[in-house]
Amino acid sequence: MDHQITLYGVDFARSARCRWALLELGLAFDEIADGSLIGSDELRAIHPQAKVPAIMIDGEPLFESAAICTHLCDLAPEKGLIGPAGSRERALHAQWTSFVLTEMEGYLWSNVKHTKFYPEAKRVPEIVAPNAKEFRAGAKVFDDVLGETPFLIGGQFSVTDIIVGWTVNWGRRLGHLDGFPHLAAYLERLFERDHCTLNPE
Ligand SMILES: N[C@@H](CCC(=O)N[C@@H](CS)C(=O)NCC(=O)O)C(=O)O
Repeated sequence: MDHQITLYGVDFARSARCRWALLELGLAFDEIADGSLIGSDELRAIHPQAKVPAIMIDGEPLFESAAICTHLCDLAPEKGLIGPAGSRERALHAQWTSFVLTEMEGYLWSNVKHTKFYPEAKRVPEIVAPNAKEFRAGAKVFDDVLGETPFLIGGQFSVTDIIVGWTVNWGRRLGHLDGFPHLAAYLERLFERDHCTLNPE
């Protein structure tokens, strides 16, 4: 079945996860790549905080990059990017997605806010080093796992790698991946994929 899909995003932002999933799935979509929409009433009609990514699928809004990617893969199960509900693979997808967002990505986002996003008066510099330590504790878990397998679910590339890979690459870009050779090799594998949307800088 064909779907009418419009993604609201900005190049390498978390919307890149959704773009990558759409490309891997071969689903047709339009993209509104306009950073000036962040915070606007137009975007707030789709995302209550007017952030990206947000997506319209067949006239229905959805936000949160991991939720969007998961749902897109459910729309095209024959592409094999996600296990079916109730499967061990699906449980592991939920596990790694929750882990990377709560135990790692939140700390990076906090650091970006407290080093450049917030006005100086609102920044709490003391939080930056402990946040980095928390991120690295999560990265160690993935480094150990990815020393044993090329990708997170059953040794095959899946949407879980799209979601986790984005966070790991953000950690690399912020200088937090020293001493994790398996994560460095994992990112190289992800960058080799034709549809990879991760920021190479
Ligand atoms: N947890 C959300 C994060 C969304 C988010 O913070 N997006 C950023 C761009 S990557 C944004 O729109 N920031 C604008 C702001 O925080 O005002 C997701 O994964 O979709």
